[in-house]
Amino acid sequence: KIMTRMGDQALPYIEKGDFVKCVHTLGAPLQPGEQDVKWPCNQEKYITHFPEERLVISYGSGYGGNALLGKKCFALRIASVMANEEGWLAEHMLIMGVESPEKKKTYIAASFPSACGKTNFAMLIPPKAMDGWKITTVGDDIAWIHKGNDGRLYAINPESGYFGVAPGTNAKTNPNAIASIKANTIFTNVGITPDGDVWWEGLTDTPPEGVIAWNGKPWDKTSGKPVAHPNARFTAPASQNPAIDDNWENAGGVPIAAFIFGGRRSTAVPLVYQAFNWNFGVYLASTMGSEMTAAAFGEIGKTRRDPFAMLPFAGYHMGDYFNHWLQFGRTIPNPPRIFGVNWFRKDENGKFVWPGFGENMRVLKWIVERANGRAVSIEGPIGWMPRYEDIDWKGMEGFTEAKFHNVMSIDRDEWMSEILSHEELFIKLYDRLPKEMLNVRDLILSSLWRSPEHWEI
Ligand code: TSX
Ligand code: MN
Repeated sequence: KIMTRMGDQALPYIEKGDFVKCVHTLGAPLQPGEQDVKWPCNQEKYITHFPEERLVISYGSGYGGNALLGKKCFALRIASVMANEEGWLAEHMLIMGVESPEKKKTYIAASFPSACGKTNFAMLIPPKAMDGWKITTVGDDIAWIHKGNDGRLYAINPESGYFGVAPGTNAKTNPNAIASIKANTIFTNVGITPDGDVWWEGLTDTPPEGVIAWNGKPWDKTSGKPVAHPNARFTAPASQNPAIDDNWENAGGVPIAAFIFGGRRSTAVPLVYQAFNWNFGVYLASTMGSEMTAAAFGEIGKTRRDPFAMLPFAGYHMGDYFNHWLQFGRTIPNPPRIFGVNWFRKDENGKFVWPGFGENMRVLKWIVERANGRAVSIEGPIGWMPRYEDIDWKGMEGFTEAKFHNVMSIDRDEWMSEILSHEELFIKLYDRLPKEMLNVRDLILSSLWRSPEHWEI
C-alpha cells in the first residue's frame, strides 16, 4: 500500500481486464531448526515473468524486489516489453526537478546502477552558497516515459513510495530520506534498539548499546559483523518527502530535458561529459559500468557492465533494447541531451577527489544550462566537457583547477582498455547488436587518437 496506488484507483482497470496478473507466495515455511542453517531465507525461489501473457508468478522470496510485484517485475520487466511494442520507455531512472534562482524548473531523469546513491541524488540538497537552487523529487527508481504531442518526452513515476537502502542513510548523506521515514515506514533487516527504535551502519556516529542485529540475535560490537544487513531497506510513502515535486502525481508526467547516466568508477570516466548526440548517448548508456563494492555480484573492484542500469530488469534482449532507444531517438526532433557522470574518481592515493553529495549540484547546474542551450563547453575526446570556469565554484573555491583536471582528464591508454571492455559486452550481444554501437566505438577511438595522449581540459 506504501509502494503502489491500489484499491479504488485500480479497480476499474481490473474490472475491464486491463491489468498485469501477478501472484506471490513465500512458499513453504522453514521447518523447526532450519532457521539456523546457512540460509536465512528459502533457498528455492522462482521469480518468473511471462511477458507475452503479461503475467508474473513469484515464489519463495520475501525480498521487496521479488515480492512487491508492481515494482521490478511489472514496472520494469513486463513494462519494458510493453514499451518496446508500444513505442515508449520503461526505465530504471530517478526523476528530479531542478529549480534555478529565476524559478525556472528543468526536469531530469537519471540512471545509476546499485550502490551509487541514486536515492540520495534524487533528494539532493544544494550547498548553502548556491542560494536559490532547489531540487524536487518526482521519483527515485522507475520512470515511464512517453512522447508528448509537443515532441517532448514526458515522464511519470509509477510508484508511490521509496524502497531505499538503509545503511549509509543519515542526516548528512540524505536529510530528506530521514524526514521521509519519520512515520508510516516499514523497516526490513535493520537493527533494533532496546527502546524499539531502528539502527543501521552510518545512521549515527556511535552505535547504541544493546542492539538486536538484523538476524534477530544480540549484536556483538567486536564481531566485525554489521547490525543491519547491507541490503536492509526502508519502505516509506513518497508523500512524506519534504522535497516532493508539485507534479509528482501528475498523470501527464513532467517534461524531460536531459538524461544522466552514471556509475562508480575510480578511473577513466570523468566527473561529467555530454554525449555528442543521441546515438553517442545511447552508446554511453549501453556501456555504462560500475565497480563492485559488495561480493554479491562478483569480484570487488571489478567493473561490471550494466547497460542503462537495466541488466537485471530488461524484459527482452539487451541488443533489441539498445535498438529501441535508437529508434525512439529517430522519432523525436529535439531529443533530451544525454550526460555521463562519475562521482567516484579516485586520486593516486586512493582517495575520492570529488566531494559528491550536495556539491553534485554544481555539476547539475552545468547540465541544466547545457540542456537549455546555454553554458560553454569544449569538444573533448568522448563528449562535450565544461572548463573549470564553466562550473559554479561559489563556496567551494578550495577545489582547485588542478583537482578539476584530476577528475576530468581523459587518458588514451585507459580509454583503449575501456573500449576493449565495451567490446566484451558487445560480443555477448553480437546477434542483436545495433550497428550504431560499433560505429560510435570507432568514432570515439578516432577522437582519442586526435587528442593528446593525456587529454586535460
Ligand atoms: O550517494 C552518494 N552520492 C550522491 C549524492 C547525492 N554517495 C554514497 C554512495 C553510496 C550509496 C557518494 N559517495 C557520493 C555521492 O555523490 N560520493 C561518494 C564518495 C565520497 C564519500 C565520502 C566522502 C567524499 C566522497 N567524504 C568526504 O569527502 C569527507
Ligand atoms: Mn532500483
